[in-house]
Amino acid sequence: MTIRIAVIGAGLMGADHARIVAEDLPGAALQVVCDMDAERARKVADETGAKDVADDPAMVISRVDVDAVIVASPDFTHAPLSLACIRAGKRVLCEKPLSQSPAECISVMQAEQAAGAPYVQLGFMRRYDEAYRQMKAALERGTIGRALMMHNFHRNVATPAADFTGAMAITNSAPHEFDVVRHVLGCEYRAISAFQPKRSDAVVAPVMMVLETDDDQLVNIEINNNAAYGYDTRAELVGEAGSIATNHVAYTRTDRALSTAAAYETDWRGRYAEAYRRQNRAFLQFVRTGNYPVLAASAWDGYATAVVAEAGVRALQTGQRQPVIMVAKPELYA
Ligand code: ISE
Repeated sequence: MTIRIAVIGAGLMGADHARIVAEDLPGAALQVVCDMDAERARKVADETGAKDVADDPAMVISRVDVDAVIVASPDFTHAPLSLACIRAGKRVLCEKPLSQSPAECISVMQAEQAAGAPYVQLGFMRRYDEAYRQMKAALERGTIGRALMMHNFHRNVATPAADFTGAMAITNSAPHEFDVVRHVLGCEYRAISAFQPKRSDAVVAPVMMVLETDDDQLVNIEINNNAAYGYDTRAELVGEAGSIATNHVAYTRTDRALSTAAAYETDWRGRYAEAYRRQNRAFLQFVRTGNYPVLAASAWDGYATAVVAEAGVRALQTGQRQPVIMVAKPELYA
């Protein structure tokens, strides 16, 4: 049976998801591209061969010819649209974040608990990245002994918006590390501290965070949204018997004039292209079988990242170490 998918949001990520559904998801059909900007929706639909365009997300979610939904609209719409999908009985792949409000994430979890099943798969695609998959597998095999620390760099070429702030580095970019570290270590966080160096220019400076896990491990995360040289994310997991690090990902290396070079991607869509494909294929299986994907991030994971991001912003603003305090994990997400 072909799974008919609607993509809500025709911006950067919506266009990317529409293309993945149209080109890389055998068994799926791109049924609708929905955006408030009709011209933008039509452009993505024409490029991907979508069957229809629309500008009303609620109507799209309720359509009988839509079996599942991918939400890639602005962040503040993610939780409300996920709630609408749950109420319509339709599974949804929701781009991160589920919400920057822990309370709003709790409302999504409450709706799934009332429905008796998870409906939301969250777009933390790094769980599907081969480097992080191998890192987690090595830890679980005992290759490096018990995990002690995890170092994380997350560097963008330039901030996506002129008004980008240090707090936004924590709420917009860092959730990927907050989630993938929890996924690799199987931990929750106990506390977070956050600092910023001073740049000599007017662009937002990097944010450096130190997190303490509930198993007495240390995690540091550097978010640098103005690294300039390329899109570069790295991680190194240090254990009691060794360490394992992600490698720079490039398909080619150029050797000339006594030097060698491997190019960086311009942004995350290139570096994590395969991870998005794997994530979206897992979502298609989820819709087809009803079995929640083993690697997927749930509404609980969205809540966990929202709580630590909120504490991280407080830590940056106060200069004080902040506790990370969460509600008990509902049985549905055990
Ligand atoms: C962006 O929103 C993403 O989700 C990317 O994966 C991340 O690398 C980037 O820093 C964020 O701004």
